[in-house]
Amino acid sequence: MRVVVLTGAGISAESGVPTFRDADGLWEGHHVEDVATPEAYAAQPDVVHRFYDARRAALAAVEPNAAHVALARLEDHLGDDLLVVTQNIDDLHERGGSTRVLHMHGELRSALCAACGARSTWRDDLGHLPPCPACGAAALRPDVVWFGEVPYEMDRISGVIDRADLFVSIGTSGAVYPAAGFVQYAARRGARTLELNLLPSEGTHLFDEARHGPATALVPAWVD
Ligand code: BJW
Ligand code: ZN
Repeated sequence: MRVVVLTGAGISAESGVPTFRDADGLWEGHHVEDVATPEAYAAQPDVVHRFYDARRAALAAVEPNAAHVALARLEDHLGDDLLVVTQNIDDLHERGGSTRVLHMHGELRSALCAACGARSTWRDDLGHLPPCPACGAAALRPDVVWFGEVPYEMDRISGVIDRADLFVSIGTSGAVYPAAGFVQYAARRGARTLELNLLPSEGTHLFDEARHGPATALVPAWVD
């Protein structure tokens, strides 16, 4: 059986990573929609850097939870027939043991050169942003996908959803496209669809089945 799992901030919530749109999901009073845009970065790069610096620092203090670890167990069974497509920029899937993970909204541990497009490892041991290792420009930015930018690997994602028998969405509000549209795409392509989320998402009615509760309970129960 071929399975595509889409994850969002809710899978990392019980590790202590705040979500974007739940009650405590504000950063210094900003909505994510006001920080995670190219326009915000152009106008106030320091504010946007502080947002990602704080989240990178917080990541060092958290651990993967039972939901991340359960998905790694699922990969042990399914191998190449499982792909985790995550909207999260944390590395908790990898630290939980998953290897087949696609970060469609980028990664905190990566830097993107705005001049040449090269991706490199984020260095925060220098006290300042180094120049791009590929082209030398002083143009490194967080390697994340902001509103109005195109998420990574959309062709590969639609290709694996095309062939999937089961599409499972975990811990995402269904508020942000194109990820929010994957369930309808999967259903049209013949996959069964399952939502695992704390509360009904915006698209909960689009799923064949929805189970509601914390990811650390729902995901291991579904996998095992
Ligand atoms: C738990 C839990 C627990 C809590 N257990 N569950 C169509 C219609 C309308 C608008 C658009 C559209 N298409 C495009 C747009 C524009 C825009 C968009 O969607 N806007 C909306 C606001 C309407 N989209 C874009 O601009 C995207 N690009 C694009 O469309 O390009 C064009 C194109 C695409 C494809 C092909 C060709 C062209 C880019 C979107 C980029 C989003 N970027 C961010 C920031 C990334 C970096 C960062 O992390 O800072 O991505 S915004 C933020 O939202 C982040 C997240 O990945 C994303 C989704 O959030 P998520 O993960 O769902 O978190 P929450 O907080 O919303 O929800 C958490 C859920 O967990 C809740 O439901 C809780 O109940 C649950 N939960 N605790 C289980 N313990
Ligand atoms: Zn460069």
